[in-house]
Amino acid sequence: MRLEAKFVTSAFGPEGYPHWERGEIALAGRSNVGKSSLLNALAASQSLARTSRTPGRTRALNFFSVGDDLAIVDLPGYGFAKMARAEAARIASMMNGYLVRREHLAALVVLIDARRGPQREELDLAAFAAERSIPLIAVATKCDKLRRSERAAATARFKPLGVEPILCSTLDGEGIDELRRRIVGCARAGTRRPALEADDMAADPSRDDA
Ligand SMILES: Nc1nc2c(ncn2[C@@H]2O[C@H](COP(=O)(O)OP(=O)(O)OP(=O)(O)O)[C@@H](O)[C@H]2O)c(=O)[nH]1
Ligand SMILES: [Mg+2]
Repeated sequence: MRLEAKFVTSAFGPEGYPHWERGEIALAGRSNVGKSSLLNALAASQSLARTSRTPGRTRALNFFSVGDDLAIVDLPGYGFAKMARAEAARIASMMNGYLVRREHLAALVVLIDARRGPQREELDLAAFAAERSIPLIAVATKCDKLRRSERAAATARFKPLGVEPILCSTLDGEGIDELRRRIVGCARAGTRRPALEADDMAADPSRDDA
């Protein structure tokens, strides 16, 4: 199975989001964790999304259509220490604004470096997804960098997140088929949820999904 993905548009805020009924799968994670590379791997394309050795490559929300009723959104990465404070704040509000407003979010994929495990930001994202009943998929990235003997410990680091990670590598293709299946499954099951105000996420995500 291949995901037939096409770049559609970049957005810096809600006015730029596409108007469509597609279920969207958002890829979120720290800068340089491998979001754009993972999208390319899912689509079996080298060049669909721009990747870079330098953190902070993706600075907008990039929307990709997949087949007839699915879309993937490549989010800009957070937590890049060298980014100017104002730019980092702009990116955080762009990502949070998207997550709270988007009604047809079918799943949130949180990417976490396998060697690092979840930190505060990822635990916050997981709590937010749980509050909103957004299906959460955790991906441990760059697993090709783990020695065989390190894999169990890497998986154990993900415990606090509350979901088992899919161990992935875009270099050797590990986990990509499984992730693709999970994404398609979430998209099929997708439900709409009403938008929140943008700052509800950082503050106290209210349960309006009951
Ligand atoms: N070893 C290894 N390197 C990877 C893997 N996936 C991505 N990388 C490398 O990690 C770096 C960052 O990848 P990107 O896909 O651009 O990361 P990103 O999360 O989109 O980064 P931002 O757009 O800055 O948020 C690049 O040098 C990639 O080649 C992987 O599975 N294994
Ligand atoms: Mg990127």
